[in-house]
Amino acid sequence: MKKTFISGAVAAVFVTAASVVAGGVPASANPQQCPSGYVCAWGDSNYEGRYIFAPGTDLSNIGSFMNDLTTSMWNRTGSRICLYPDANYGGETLGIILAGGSTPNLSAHANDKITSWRAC
Ligand SMILES: [Ca+2]
Repeated sequence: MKKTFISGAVAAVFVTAASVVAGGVPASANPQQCPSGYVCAWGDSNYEGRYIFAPGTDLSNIGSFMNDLTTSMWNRTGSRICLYPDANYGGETLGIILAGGSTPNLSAHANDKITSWRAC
């Protein structure tokens, strides 16, 4: 019984890693799963709902799976990042998340508008 549970946990981590390439899966992720060196974004407040985990500080396009849906974020990189409403860091900066910073609920100004981010 216990061994089955552990196998399931490993499989879940694998799906998370693959989701960065494939554009995500419609499942919830415990924020503790956000790896060091990644920026993690969730569709709902308090790190719930759909999510993507993106390696590094820059993501030029969050993709259709998460576009304009992000509500909570955790920046586990060593740089602060700026959030943008358009692909390729276009549009007015919506907000900044400090290195190692997180927010369980983005401001109304940034909520459900993020399409890209990068170190700034
Ligand atoms: Ca949302």
